[in-house]
Amino acid sequence: MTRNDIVDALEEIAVLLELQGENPFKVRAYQNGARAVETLSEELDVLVREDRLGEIKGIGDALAKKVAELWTTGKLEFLERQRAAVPPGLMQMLEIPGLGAKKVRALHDKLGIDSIEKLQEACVAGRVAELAGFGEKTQQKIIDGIRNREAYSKRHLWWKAFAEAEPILAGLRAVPQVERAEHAGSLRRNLETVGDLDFIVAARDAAPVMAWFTAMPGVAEVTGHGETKSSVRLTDGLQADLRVVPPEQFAFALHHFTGSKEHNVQMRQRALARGLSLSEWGLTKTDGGDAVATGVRDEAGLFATLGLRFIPPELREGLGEIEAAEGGELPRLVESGDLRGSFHNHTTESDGSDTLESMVAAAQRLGWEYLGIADHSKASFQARGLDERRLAAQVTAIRALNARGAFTTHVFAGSECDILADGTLDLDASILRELDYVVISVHNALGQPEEEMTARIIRAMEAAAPLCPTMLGHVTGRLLLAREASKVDHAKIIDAAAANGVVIELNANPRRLDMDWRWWRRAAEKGVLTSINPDAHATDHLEFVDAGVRVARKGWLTRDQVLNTRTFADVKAWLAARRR
Ligand code: DGT
Ligand code: CA
Ligand code: CA
Ligand code: ZN
Repeated sequence: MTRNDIVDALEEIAVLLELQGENPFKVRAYQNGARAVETLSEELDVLVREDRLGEIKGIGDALAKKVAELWTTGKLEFLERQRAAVPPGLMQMLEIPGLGAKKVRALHDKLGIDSIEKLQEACVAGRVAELAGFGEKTQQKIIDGIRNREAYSKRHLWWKAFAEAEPILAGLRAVPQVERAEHAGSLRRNLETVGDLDFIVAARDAAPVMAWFTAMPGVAEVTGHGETKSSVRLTDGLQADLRVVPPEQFAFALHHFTGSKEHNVQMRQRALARGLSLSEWGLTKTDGGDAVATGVRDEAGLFATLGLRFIPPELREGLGEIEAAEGGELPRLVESGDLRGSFHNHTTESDGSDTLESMVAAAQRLGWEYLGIADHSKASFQARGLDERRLAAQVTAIRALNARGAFTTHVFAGSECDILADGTLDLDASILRELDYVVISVHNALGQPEEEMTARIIRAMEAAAPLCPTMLGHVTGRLLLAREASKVDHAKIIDAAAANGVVIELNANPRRLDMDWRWWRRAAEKGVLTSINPDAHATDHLEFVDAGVRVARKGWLTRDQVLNTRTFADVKAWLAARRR
């Protein structure tokens, strides 16, 4: 049981009660309780042991009892009872955008719908549109939502997949017969989502490797068990393929199964032009079929045989990397160790779960020279956004913290200021001019047509001094596998960023990874800088920057193109110049 598990449980209770049409005050009590637990400043363990939970604002006695039961036993009878009272299909229906508990309940009560399948049928038959409070538009949105959900369920976030793959890779390497083991496929290419995991192992004797893989912890089902290839489905739905090859084939197999398909096709054509045939088994002469390059032990050797520099896996998308490798023009990609801080971070002042001090302490542990605090602005009321007065107080607190010298990490005072629907900014110039920097982001009216959204963002980027936005946050607002990106004209936004000297953030939250990697080469060509920002809402989110660095690499970015690789002194001067 972690604190987050408790928060999840309380939120689930609130939803379950709402689905049963419970009194809104009771529902609200659980929602508030979840928030209260999420933002506790004391250890939950201590509060439970000393029986002081009920004293916390937002947690009444009844709730305190339930939290204590959960914390100590890992279970809650009350929650089990609520779960049993609600058809499981209703909870799944809630995952469709636009469907809240109230609507789901109406669908259930009026049309007897208790599953996504039935909902789909009812929409196609037009029965949902006829319900009070629904209409054609909502019905179409539900149809689109169900379609997206199917597509989403086939893929997995890179971050989550990576966390699953690491222990498997370590386990494979620990099998005595294994000489080498790597992951391959889209995971190794740092794609934002992955379909399945791919592992390549070099071993003379494959059987014990296969035996370990198919019996390892977390396997729900073995879907294939062969001499050179096995496949499993893990308990959370992710599938994994393992291929075991003799050590002399390892480099070829690793390269082939890393892909991408497009890259592989181009590599094979390049080999053919040299009278060679490249496959996952090796390199042979196209005439005699004799093996060549038998001494190739790693991918660098394979590339060298074809006259190429080593191409980092994340660049292998068939987008010009082979030409660049031939001409010695591959970029020197930014690395995790290059980062010295970040700019888009939240605290308990808005919707973060850790205080300013905790966030700075965490940044200091990472060795960061600076941390930018950019809490939400007032238009994001659901995130407790700060108005001018609260922001001014936060700026004062930040300046005082720096002056106290308690941390080696310097704190920059910023804001994540909403871009309102018409492209104006949410906060007054009088406060924005007091800040070290301003991140501007879209959080509402995400469904505007492309032209309107693009004009809105560009207008905000063009805001003249003293507003002068420093960087544009999460360009499209996408939530991978959950919410579609807003429609924006990326090319125009990149041009406007270049013209106005605005940084485009690379939002490194693994659910966002926004702007998409496919646009960074163009941005860099236009001279646009980026900042790799975790969008942290808790101390342990700061490490999201690693996901951002991977996307930056996939977008061919070098250290020079990333603002937060610069030293504190350089960044400070850069920000100040921008504010003027
Ligand atoms: P995913 O799993 O959908 O996220 O994407 P990948 O790239 O991991 O694809 P996957 O797992 O089907 O196959 C791994 C790699 O194996 C792929 O990137 C390239 C190679 N590969 C698989 N099938 C083919 C194929 O039909 N032709 C070529 N040239 N390569 C293939
Ligand atoms: Ca794969
Ligand atoms: Ca695969
Ligand atoms: Zn935001």
